[in-house]
Amino acid sequence: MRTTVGIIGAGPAGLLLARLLHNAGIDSVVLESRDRAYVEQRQRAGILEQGTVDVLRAAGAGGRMDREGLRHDGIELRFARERHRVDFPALTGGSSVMVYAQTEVCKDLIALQLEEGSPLLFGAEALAVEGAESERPRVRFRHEGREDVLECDYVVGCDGFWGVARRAIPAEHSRVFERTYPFGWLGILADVPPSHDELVYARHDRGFALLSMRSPVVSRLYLQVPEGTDAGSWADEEIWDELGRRLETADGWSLERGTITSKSVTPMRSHVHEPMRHGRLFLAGDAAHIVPPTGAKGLNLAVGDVVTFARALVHLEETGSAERLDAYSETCLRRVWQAERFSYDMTTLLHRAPDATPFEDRVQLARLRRIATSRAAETDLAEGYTGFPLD
Ligand code: FAS
Ligand code: PHB
Repeated sequence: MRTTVGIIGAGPAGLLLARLLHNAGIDSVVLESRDRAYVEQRQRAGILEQGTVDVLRAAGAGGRMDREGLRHDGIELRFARERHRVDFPALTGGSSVMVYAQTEVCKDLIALQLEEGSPLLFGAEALAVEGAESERPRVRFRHEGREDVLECDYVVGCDGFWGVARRAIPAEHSRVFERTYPFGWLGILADVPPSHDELVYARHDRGFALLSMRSPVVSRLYLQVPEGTDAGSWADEEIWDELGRRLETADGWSLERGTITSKSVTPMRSHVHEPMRHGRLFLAGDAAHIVPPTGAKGLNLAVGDVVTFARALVHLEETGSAERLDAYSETCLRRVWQAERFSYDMTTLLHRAPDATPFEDRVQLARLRRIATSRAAETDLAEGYTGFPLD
């Protein structure tokens, strides 16, 4: 097989890249190791930044998002039973976010691609990337029990944290920056209308809690739990009891309970691989960087990477200049480190480390009170949450 851009992985990064290249008249082939049903039901992100919303609309993939997505103009912070709303448009000059799940973004992009786009092979596992330093990089892959080779001008690894693409960059050219956290998130989906009309981020002495949603009738909630926790070890009633404790307020707000339809535990880590390019191999999304989900940045960062790559390749096609491709890693890493910083700040602001001291508890509360009383601090959070502009 032969194509211009070989894309490994049909998560939001790979699917959106194929769409952007299709719209620019550039060939690509997407190799995805799992089947369509798995990719479309894998619960991950729920929040889209303003920039991501604009990109999906411009790519012709925003129709259902605009019909079914929920535009949110703020979030609520809770601490010491107090409530503080952060008003995004007022603090950022008009930006907001969209509640529209990653599963739905992937469904929309897959439907468009299968209808009118370039080849998308499910059940096609990339085994290795070869010749990244040559003019003709190749992806060796297995599909329907047969090994094959995809010859390309460029390979983009959109294969997530556990993918193969990153491994093709020799260790002597790689730098890894990592921080793991001594806790994870127990996440549930529940068939109950959300008990608040915006997301609620709660800092509590018993740990963090997040109230989010998927629709007006489906809630998505998270609890900070010790790392390595088995989701099955928490009974449903126990989860609701603990959520109720951590989200409690002084004004008698109450949490509606409902049938829990799924529960899973997500480990928390911050991870960046530099550089994000090696020869004709480019990394995008979780293949290059991971952020803890507290800042709702992962999917949005992946979108930023593939927009930067697509624009750079179009620039080369139109002008013959590879300057933007050559600046790909540097351009993306500027945005990546800002998102890493924001996600780290939100995580250390709202989670309680198992060995936290009373002094650290007080500092966390002081940081939260600073956000609640200082327009400058509040604006910094609002700008970080609604997203950094795409270059
Ligand atoms: P993905 O991991 O989504 O996709 C990679 C794809 O590559 C997968 O389909 C995989 O099957 C495939 N693949 C892997 N190896 C392969 C191989 N060898 N051959 C072929 N295919 C291969 N981000 C936000 O922005 N907002 C949020 O609210 C948010 N919430 C989150 C909540 C949770 C619980 C988690 C875990 C993450 C959350 N994230 C959030 C982050 C998340 O959305 C990721 O950043 C996002 O999935 C990254 O997308 P991709 O880079 O496309 O990687
Ligand atoms: C989600 O809805 O899954 C979600 C929302 C906000 C986050 C993380 C996850 O920060």
